[in-house]
Parts: sequence; C-alpha cells; structure tokens
Amino acid sequence: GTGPGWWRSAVVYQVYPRSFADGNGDGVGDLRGIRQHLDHLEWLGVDVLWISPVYPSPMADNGYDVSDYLDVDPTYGTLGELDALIAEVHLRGMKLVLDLVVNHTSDQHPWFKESSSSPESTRRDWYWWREEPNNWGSFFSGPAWTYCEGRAAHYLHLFTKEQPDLNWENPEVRQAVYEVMRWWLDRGIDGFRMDVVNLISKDPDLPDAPVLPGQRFGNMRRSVIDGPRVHEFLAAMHREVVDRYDRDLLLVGETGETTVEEGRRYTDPARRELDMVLHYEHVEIDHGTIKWDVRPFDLDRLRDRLAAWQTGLADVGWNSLYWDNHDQPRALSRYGDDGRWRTESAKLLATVLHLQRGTPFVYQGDEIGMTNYPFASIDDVDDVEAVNYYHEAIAAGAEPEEVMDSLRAMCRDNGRTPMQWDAATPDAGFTTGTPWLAINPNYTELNVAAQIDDDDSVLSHYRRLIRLRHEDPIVVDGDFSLLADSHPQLFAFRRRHESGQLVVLANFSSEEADLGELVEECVGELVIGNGGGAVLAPWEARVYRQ
Ligand code: ISL
Repeated sequence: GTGPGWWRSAVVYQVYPRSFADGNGDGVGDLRGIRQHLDHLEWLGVDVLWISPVYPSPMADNGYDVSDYLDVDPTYGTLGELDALIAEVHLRGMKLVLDLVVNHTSDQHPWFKESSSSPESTRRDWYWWREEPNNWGSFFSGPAWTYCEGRAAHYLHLFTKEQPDLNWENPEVRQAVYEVMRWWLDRGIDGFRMDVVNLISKDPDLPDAPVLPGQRFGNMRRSVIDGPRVHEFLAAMHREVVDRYDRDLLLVGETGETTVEEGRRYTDPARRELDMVLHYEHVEIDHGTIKWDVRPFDLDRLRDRLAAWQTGLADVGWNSLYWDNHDQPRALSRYGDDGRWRTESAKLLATVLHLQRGTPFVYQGDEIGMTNYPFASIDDVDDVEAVNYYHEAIAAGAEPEEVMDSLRAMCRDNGRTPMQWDAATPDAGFTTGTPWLAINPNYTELNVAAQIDDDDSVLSHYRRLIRLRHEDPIVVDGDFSLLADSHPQLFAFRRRHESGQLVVLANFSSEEADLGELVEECVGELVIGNGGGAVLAPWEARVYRQ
C-alpha cells in the first residue's frame, strides 16, 4: 500500500547486485539480471526492493566506495537501465530503495581528489584531516588514518583507506548529501537504506581510544557510534529532503552496535529521523569482542536480544527484522542446522522472523535456504575485510588453519556467493561466464527451480509467510510477548491483537522438545505446522491462530 507507515505491512527484499543474476555474461551480476528476475520477486510477494550500491566505484569494497553518486557503474549497466528498472518495479506494484553510502566516499570521488590536492583546497574541510593522527584502528584492520602527500596530513577512514570519512560537521557536506538524495528521489525511487548512518557524527576532538588486549590500535567505537550530533543531522536531513516530497518515503538506517535506547530515538515518528534501523544485536551473539572470535550459538542470548527489541520498540518506533545481508554469514549455518535439518531449520528461521512485529528483510538466497560456503583457503576469499584480517592475524603469529576456521564461520563472502537459480548449467543459472565468486557446490540440489513447484519447499514457505503478513492484521499490528523465556530449546511467543492472537512455538534444536505447560497453547487453527501433540520435532515451528 501507500500512505503514512505503508512499510509496516511490507516485506523488503535485498538484492546484492554482484551476486544476484548476470545478464551480460561477464561473471558479475547486473541490472539486466535483476530485470530478468522480477517475476521471481513478484511471485514471492515482496513489496520493496533494496538494491546494494550500483554507483560508479573502484570496488575497493564492492561498491560501498562510491566515486560518483549520480550514475551507474558500467559493470552493472547504465542509468537508463536503472530508470527502466524503477519503472518496471513500479508497474508491478513494488517499490525500490537505493543504498546511500554517505559516511564516506571513495578516495577516487572528485570531492576527495580536490580535498586532498592541497591545504588551500576549497573542499579542504570536507573530510577529516589531521597532521597528527590519533590511535584509532579501522573496522577493517590496520590504522584508521592514512598519510597524503598533497595535504601533508593524514585523513580518517573508519573502513578501508580507499573510503575516506566525510566531515559532516561541515554544512557544505550536509547540503551535498541532500542534493544527492533529491536527485534520486526526483528520479522516482521510494527511499534509501543509509549505510552505517550512525557513524556520521564523530566526537570532534577525535580523542585516543582504549587499546583492547591483543589489539594494536585504539577501539574508536565510543567516539563514532551514535555520535553527539547524529540525531540532529538526521532530523535536519528529514526536514530538508524527505519532508519536501508529497509521497511517503522509506528511510532505513544501518546502525551497527546501536542500542535499543538509541533505536527508539532513531525511529520515533515524532522525531522525524528514520523509519527503522538495522541493528546488530541478534547477529553478534555468536562471537566475542571481535567477530572473528567465534562462540557457539546461544539460544538464550538470541531470544533475549530479539525480545528486547520487540518490547523496547513496542510503544514507539518500529523494528526491522532480518537474519542475513551481504555482511553476514548465512543464519541457517549459524543458528540453524545446514546439514540434516536444512529445510526444517530454514523454515523455522523464516517463521520466527516473519511473525515478529516489524518489517522483514529477506536477503537474496534466504528464500531457498542458502548456506555458508566451504572456503578451503584464503585464495577462495574475496572480501577486503576478511583478507585484511587474515594477513594481520598471520603476521601476528596465528596459525593459518585457525584463522581459516574463523573466516569459514564469519566472513562476509558466505553471504555473497552467487544466487542459485537452477541446476541446468554449471553456474547455477547465475551467469554464462565465469562467476566473480565461486558458486556453492550445493547448488545442484539447492536452487530456485527445484523448489518453486514444491509446496513443502523453503521457497513456498517464504511465500506463505509473506502472504500471511499481507492478509492477517495480527502479523502486522499484534503486540509481542515472550512465552518461554528460559527453555533450553524453545523460542516461543504470542502476538496479541483485537482480532485474535497468534502463538509461535519453535524448537531451535536437532532433538525433540517437550512443550511442557506450553501444550496448553496448542489450541485453535494450526496456521503453520504438520500436527499437534506435546512434543515438537527437531527444528519444528508451529503457529496457532486463536
Ligand atoms: O559487520 C561488520 C562489523 O564487523 C562489517 O562487516 C560491516 O562492514 C559494517 O558493519 C558496515 O557495513 C556497511 O558499511 C561498510 C560496507 O563494507 C558494508 O558492506 C556495509 O553494509 C562500509 O561501507
């Protein structure tokens, strides 16, 4: 639908264009490939497409390093093709949001080229320049500062050195971002997913940060995450851009390591900042301080964090719901069982996600239950974050096989292997060329074609869940309460609404689970599930409407 808050009953589908579908045979996915697969998305029933960056980029970070905000990279196609895609998506009754990456630019962006050319440059304060850098480390290993001859100074980059951070303290930078947003909105898009938007406001003193045990650089999180002016900047952006359109747009902020308290501020409709945020709390339960310090899955922590966001944003704001994106290993391999119980656990994860209160985000491949990739060595890995970490760890004396164990569990390429469309060709229907990243060998049995006509498949299950959201107001508006808060196997909750309630009972384990007193909840219409009884089968999720 449209109108205020239309996104509350919507489902978003994230396309990572490099890996979705290749329309021209060069081994890299592109806009033509997306256009060729719109039938799939319409069949699935999704309402919104979010497309990861397709702007011109040197691809130091697969397009999250933008060198021109107002065009399309030739790898992905042309601006004309993007216009055509916007029109086609709208014709099918769907909406399209683009990824806006404005915490940083590429070091090849004209703004940075000019800023770095000389200390007298008219854009000299568009980035963070210091003669003496502080001790911060980058999110992607190594220092957060790089020296530049032209300026005789260092510039700040929270990610790779090819991604210099824009200085949002400078009002000219903020105006330039507004202009980029208007330019795209005037082309007809329906909103933005705003990359690392809770990093745009830094503590302007740039103080040295504490160095954690075993680390070389200071951990700058306290000075950059949810910084001092972030809410002010977002409210101003809303006023200057979003409020000037007479259609209702969608603004989703990526807000890593933010808290429920901050999430309420970002999404409070009265504050007019963002509509929802993509927080990280439920995807950080299986590692220590750094993501490569892998820990076993812990249902208690998962349930605790999911429930905290459900109740925390119940009276104000709105949740986004996701398991996967292009930065995460596949949830099915982390929190489910991607071997014997692959189909069952993929369906369970879908059920518990889609039936919480909030807007679900389906990441390409989730809908067929794609899994992590069996990386044999670092040569199989492409992602800059993982490659940098690998070399840093080896240099510090770590054993290659141990580092590879961490990468196999956590590296972002797990979520970036090409989409598995069919088994008719050696490249899973993704490309007729050589894929830029290897295709998961399980594509022969795990692919869209094998599932689309099967009513019991993961794919059909996703379609049913999406339809349920569109048809049943309990799914959209019902309130959330946890039913079992300490059961070792169960994630169970109730959604209550004036029109009735849904009870969700999910067994997060490969053993049977005794429902105990919860068996009393097994009444009413069985909306999802195969049968009743006081015991849930391994990875069974049952839903009753009462
Ligand atoms: O998950 C992460 C924390 O270790 C990082 O992998 C992730 O990159 C970070 O959270 C922010 O992600 C976003 O901004 C990055 C880009 O590499 C990611 O792809 C993007 O989603 C820098 O633009």
